[in-house]
Amino acid sequence: MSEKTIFKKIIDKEIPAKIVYEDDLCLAFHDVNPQAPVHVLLIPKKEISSTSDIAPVDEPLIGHLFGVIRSLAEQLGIAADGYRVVSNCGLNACQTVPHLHFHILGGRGFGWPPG
Ligand code: DGP
Repeated sequence: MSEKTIFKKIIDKEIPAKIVYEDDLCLAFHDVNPQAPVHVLLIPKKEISSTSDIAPVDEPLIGHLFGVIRSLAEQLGIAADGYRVVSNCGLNACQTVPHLHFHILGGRGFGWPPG
């Protein structure tokens, strides 16, 4: 069996994280290396490696995650001014943890195009 990812260990409460939201399907916690005043990661509890591995059966889950993102943006106080949601997929996008995750970034302005 392959080794658990760091995010699976957070889901299983084997390592600590600053959790801001949890339900049966997902978990949100502060990024350990924040790139903005607010930087939270939202992950499904289901082990999906990346956006490329989302199956049709996962579509209701992904919809749920975006509902949680909307609520979290309000809860974190970044909805009014705007925020960015990012999911890095694969090598070119610098994905480092092979468990699907959405970065929710806010509290400052962001440039476009991204680096
Ligand atoms: P990505 O490059 O998109 O795969 O981003 C992975 C993010 O995960 C990165 O911003 C740092 C964060 N991260 C890595 N390990 C940990 C950890 O142990 N705890 C927390 N809270 N965040 C982590």
